[in-house]
Amino acid sequence: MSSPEFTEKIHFLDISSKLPGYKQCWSPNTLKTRLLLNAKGIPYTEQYVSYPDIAPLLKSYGVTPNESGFTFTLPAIYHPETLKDVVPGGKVMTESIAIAHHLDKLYPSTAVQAFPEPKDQSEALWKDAEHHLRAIVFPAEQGKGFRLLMPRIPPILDDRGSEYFIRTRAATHPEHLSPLQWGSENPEDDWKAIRPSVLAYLKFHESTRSAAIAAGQAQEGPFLWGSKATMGDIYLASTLVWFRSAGEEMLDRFLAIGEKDERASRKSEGEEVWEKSPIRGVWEAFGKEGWLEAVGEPREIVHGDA
Ligand SMILES: N[C@@H](CCC(=O)N[C@@H](CS)C(=O)NCC(=O)O)C(=O)O
Repeated sequence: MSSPEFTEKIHFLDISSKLPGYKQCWSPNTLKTRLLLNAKGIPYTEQYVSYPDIAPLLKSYGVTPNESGFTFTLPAIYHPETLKDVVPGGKVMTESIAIAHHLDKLYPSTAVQAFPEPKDQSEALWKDAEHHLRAIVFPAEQGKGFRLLMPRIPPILDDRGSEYFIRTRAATHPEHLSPLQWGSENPEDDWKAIRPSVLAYLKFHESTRSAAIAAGQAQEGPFLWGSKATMGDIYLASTLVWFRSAGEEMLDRFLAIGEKDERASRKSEGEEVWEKSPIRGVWEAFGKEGWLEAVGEPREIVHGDA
C-alpha cells in the first residue's frame, strides 16, 4: 500500500458501549467508517464518545447540524490536516458516505476502495445494497429487524448513553414507548417478519456477485463484486456486527437464514435453499482478513473552540 504521510493519524470518533475490547464498537453507522478504515489498512487513532456528549463535541468543532435525522451524529473523523478547506470548521467530518469518499481520496491505492471505478456503478451498487438492508431492519422501509435489535441496545450502552438512547428513541415512537418495549411479545413473530427481506437480500447478493464475475469485473470471491469488497459489503458487515452486539445468538440465527442446515421449522415451503448463505460468506471473509477486530490507538481530543 502506498500510504500518504500525514503529521497526525486520522482520528475516529465512535459511540461508546460496555462491550469488551474490539467488540465495544456496536453501531451500524459508526461501523461503516471503522470497517472501511480497517479494510483499507489505514492507521488511525480512536475515541469513544457517550451519546449525550456527541452534540457538544461536534458543535465545538463547528460541525453544522443535520437538517433531518438526529441533529449531530457519529461516525466522525477529526483530521484538520486534510479537512481544512473541506468542511465547515475545517476539522471534523461527519456522515459515513462523505467520510468514505474522503478516505478513498486520501488513500486511492489501497486494495479496498469504498467506491472503486467505475464509480457510478459502485455508488449504484452501494445504494442497492443499502436499500435491501434497510428493508430488513428499518421501519421507514417496512423493515422489522429494529424490533429484534432496538430492545437489546440500552443494556449494552454506558449508563448515560443508555438513558439518552431510551429517552430520545422513545420520543420518535408514535406512542412514546421505550425501545426496550419495541419487540413483539413473541420474538418469533419478528424473525418471521424479517425472513422474506433477508431471503431477498441473499438473492440480490448472489445474482450481483455472479453477474460481476461473469462480466470479468472481479475474480471469484464472496463480495458483491466477487473478490472486491466495496461499500455495499461494508454496510452488510456493519449490520452483522450490530446483530452480534445485540447477542451472539442473534447473529448466528441471522447468518443461518436460508441455509440447508437451518432448523426446518423456520423454513417455509418453496423457499430457495443455500448450501452456505452468501451473507455468511461475507462475514467469514471480513473475519479472515482481520477487519472485524482491528482497532485504532486510543487518543482523546478535547473540545474545540468554534
Ligand atoms: N447518515 C448518518 C447516520 C448517522 C447516525 O444516525 N448516527 C447515530 C448513531 S447510530 C447518532 O450518532 N445519533 C446521535 C443521537 O442519537 O443523538 C451516517 O451514515 O453517518
